[in-house]
Amino acid sequence: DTWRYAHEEAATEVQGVFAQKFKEEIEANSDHTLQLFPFGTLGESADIMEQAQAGILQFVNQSPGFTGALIPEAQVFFVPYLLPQDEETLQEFFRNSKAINELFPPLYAEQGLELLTMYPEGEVCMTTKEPVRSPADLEGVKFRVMTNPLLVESYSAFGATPTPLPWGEVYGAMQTGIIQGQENPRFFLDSTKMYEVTDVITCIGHNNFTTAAMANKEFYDGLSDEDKTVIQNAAEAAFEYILDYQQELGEKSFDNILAAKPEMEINILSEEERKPFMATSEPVEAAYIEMTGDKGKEILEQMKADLEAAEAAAK
Ligand code: 6CS
Repeated sequence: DTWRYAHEEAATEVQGVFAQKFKEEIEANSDHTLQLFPFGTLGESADIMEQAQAGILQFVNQSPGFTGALIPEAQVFFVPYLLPQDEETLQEFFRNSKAINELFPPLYAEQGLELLTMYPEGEVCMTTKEPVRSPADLEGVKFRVMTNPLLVESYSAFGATPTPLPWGEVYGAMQTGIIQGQENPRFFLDSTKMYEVTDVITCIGHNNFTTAAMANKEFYDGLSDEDKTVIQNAAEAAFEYILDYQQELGEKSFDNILAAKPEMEINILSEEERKPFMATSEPVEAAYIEMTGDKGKEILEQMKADLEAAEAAAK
């Protein structure tokens, strides 16, 4: 059979490279072929999710930034300062997390989705027109976020005016001044040329971009055990491959940006400057629990336990 797989980025970006690796593994180990649909070919993130839920697509890669509108618990990834920046800890976490491997799959299943894997795309930084040294600098700044309520909550707490938009509208909205800020992982600020329409990058260490690959559940459940194994192994191989790949891409990104635009200002805020941003994690966490109740609380607590275990293992 030919299976269809859509994701939210260009073929050469992290999700595209993950998908390519997944495709190669499937095709090397079965008679199936995989047709990849990068960003823009089938619409925005919300569109490809609908198509995957309807079974028009067999596979979809969508970040919790958008899935959070469908599965409120997935918004846990937007509690500021929950995820660490240390790559080794992160890799341990994504590999072994009970929250990801055991608690999330039933929630995705309720939406007709078989969660295959979650993986990191790198440290999230802001790009704005003006420097950001404190929450006061974000006052009155219309700041684009992905479309989920907790991100809105979090950027309100940071002092900005959050503006949820699908990705396809961000470059134009920035260019015409409808928004004055947005956040994304480092590699993406480079690959999407966000520096052309903003002047300052600010890193406050508040998040690492998480994304997820999944299958239509009815399709998946109908497969032979052999095909299921091929898919699981392919997801595993793509996961292992992407961990180092995304790290290297992130590390090169600021040099690339400065080569393309030497006047770009890049500010990594100090521990002291981060304090008022870090203080938002408590109220945003409370907002998350308000939105998700006991299930959300269970996931948050499990994530914290998983992160502690990952940190201990990474030492
Ligand atoms: O900000 C966004 O909407 C996009 N960011 C990334 C890193 N991937 C896809 C997503 O749509």
